[in-house]
Amino acid sequence: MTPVRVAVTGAAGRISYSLLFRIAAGGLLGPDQPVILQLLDIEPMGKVLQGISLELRDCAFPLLEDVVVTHDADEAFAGADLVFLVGARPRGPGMARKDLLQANAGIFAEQGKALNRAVSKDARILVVGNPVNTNALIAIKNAPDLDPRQFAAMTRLDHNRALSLLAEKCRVPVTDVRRITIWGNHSATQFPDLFHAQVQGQAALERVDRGWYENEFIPVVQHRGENIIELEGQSSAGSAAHAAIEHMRSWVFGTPGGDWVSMAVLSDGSYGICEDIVYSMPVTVAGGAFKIVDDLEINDFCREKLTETERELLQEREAVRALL
Ligand code: NAX
Repeated sequence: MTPVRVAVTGAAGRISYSLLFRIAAGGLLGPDQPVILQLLDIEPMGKVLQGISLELRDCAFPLLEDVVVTHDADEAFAGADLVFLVGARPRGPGMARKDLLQANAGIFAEQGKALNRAVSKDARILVVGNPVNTNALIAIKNAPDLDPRQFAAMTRLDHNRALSLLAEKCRVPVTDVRRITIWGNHSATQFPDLFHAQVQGQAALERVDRGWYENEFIPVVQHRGENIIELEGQSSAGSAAHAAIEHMRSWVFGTPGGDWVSMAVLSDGSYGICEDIVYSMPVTVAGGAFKIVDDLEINDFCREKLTETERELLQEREAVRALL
């Protein structure tokens, strides 16, 4: 079988360390699909990348046909079918959000150009590195020959957090919960929406107290990332890698009947959200392409939340305007 080329940036980082071995073991594309890993990191991480490449070979994975390690984005993206853009500059001490945006904007502009030159023409590209939504927008704008629908930014971790929390509250298995949505930015303004969610086929908000939803559930999901940093001293890596795998699996294999997932995609004006920002929406996937779920009722409570996170994304867009 022809191997699938999977490119991963930030390959020497923590999320990638949880991601790469699962991809090589068949956790992404199944037990019959060979893969070639094409790993990118910056030059100073060259030795670490070499070590990871040796470790991957030391596993003797039957599905792993080759491992390429490089600090050249064109080489990493050459012919890639699936791309995980994990690499990003972390927020340093005293660094304002605006400075982080600028530092990463430059990286994603360059990588957008390299993707445009190098990837397979029907590649799917998932942005994981923060700030994800705006990084994805920059990459899209710098890759004019690719379809913007080939890009998505990851809010699947937020989605999974919401799913797990609701299931726990209702004391049901996660498989009994459906139609969770994360709207907007992968930040504390995101809106975890339970108005359309179902628990065992029943409206979720008939199963939980509205006060719990507004005063506990929403802030817990919005701030879970910070909570993990407080506890572990570093950001989520295992759960982020798992979410990245699940996002890509949904994109490749589709969503199960009647359910949807959250993906941050280029807004087409659905739900009155400003076009030309990358905004997390409920989507279904069939035949390798996503479709925004388009018939949900948005009440006043939801509208206010949708607008608040939209406003933040518009501000982020202004901050990187020069690169779009
Ligand atoms: P690490 O700091 O462990 O790894 C990042 C790696 O990226 C490093 O090896 C670094 O050298 C590399 N890198 C930096 N600039 C690069 C460039 N120009 N090209 C290629 N590689 C480059 O971070 P890690 O914990 O792996 O997190 C990676 C990113 O994911 C961060 O931006 C982080 O904020 C983000 N996250 C996103 C989440 C999401 O839900 N979307 C959740 C987890 C995480 O916070």
